[in-house]
Amino acid sequence: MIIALSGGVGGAKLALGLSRILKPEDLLVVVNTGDDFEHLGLSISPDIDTVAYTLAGLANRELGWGRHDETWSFMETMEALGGETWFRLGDRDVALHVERTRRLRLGESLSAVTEALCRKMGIAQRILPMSDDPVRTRLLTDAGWLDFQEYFVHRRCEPVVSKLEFAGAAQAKAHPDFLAALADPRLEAVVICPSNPFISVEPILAIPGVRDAMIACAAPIIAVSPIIAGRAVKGPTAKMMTELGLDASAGSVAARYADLLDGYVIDHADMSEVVSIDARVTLAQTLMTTLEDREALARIVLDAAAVLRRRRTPRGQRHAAAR
Ligand code: FO1
Repeated sequence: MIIALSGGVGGAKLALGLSRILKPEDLLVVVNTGDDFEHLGLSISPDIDTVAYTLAGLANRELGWGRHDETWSFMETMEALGGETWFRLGDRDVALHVERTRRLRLGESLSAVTEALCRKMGIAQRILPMSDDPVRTRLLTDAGWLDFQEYFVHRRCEPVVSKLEFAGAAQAKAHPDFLAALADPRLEAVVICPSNPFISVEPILAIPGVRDAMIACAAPIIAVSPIIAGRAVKGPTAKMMTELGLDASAGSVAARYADLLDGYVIDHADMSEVVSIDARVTLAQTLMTTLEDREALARIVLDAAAVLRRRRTPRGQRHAAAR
């Protein structure tokens, strides 16, 4: 069994690759919910939907979010009525948000609603929110504190970021099935997908008990760098790293994950970084353009995890040995 920690477009791409080479019951995708927000009276969970649409074969490959079979009458009418249209909601996509909002208002948990909707979309894998409690990523910028989607979509990631907070994380409970999977003896690897570490992965790690459960996990933890040759494949990762005073490099992301990593997959372009990375490094083509790329990278990640399992030194001891 494999756990994949995912957020954003990069996460969904690798989750798809993993879904193509693993039996459905052997892949658990744990998703960031820090991007979630209430908009137009709807509860919207973009990272859940990006992974769900991707695994359902419904995703808009060009945009990286929403559906490929979309029409936009709802947005056109909102425009005509003077409503908010900066966050683009396609007609079919709206149905998902309306149905999720209805069920949440009835008191169903986010994970129960997600499970039901994924079944209706024919998704065989389990997509699990990191928590059923609200966690909201907010960013302190030169335009003040901004909610995530205000920063990411409305202001197109232009504000300069100096700090992030994950409102609610300290009070949130990690989903029990996530913690149970981390402790499951059948677990073979935890894959940190090539998502933005700050906005997609750290909200998950910020939930009390998650980091400790990962450190205690018997299976290797292996991340894929979201940075190739100093640039993010998509989104504000490199810009954010620079603004936060970090080197926008594959090595710098590995350092961010610090004591969590047993393995790290970087692109051939970043070979020079190998010496600075305190984990077992695998070089690969990490840019995923085609479906074959997604599957190939997934296979490389799982093979690297298999090697790490054979050479198992518990994370803490490895660091101690290395010092
Ligand atoms: N991202 C955009 O850049 N512009 C949009 O208009 C937009 C709409 C949207 C609607 C539904 C949804 O699930 C995601 C959407 N996203 C949009 C992506 C969203 O901002 C995600 O948070 C990012 O993909 C980062 O994870």
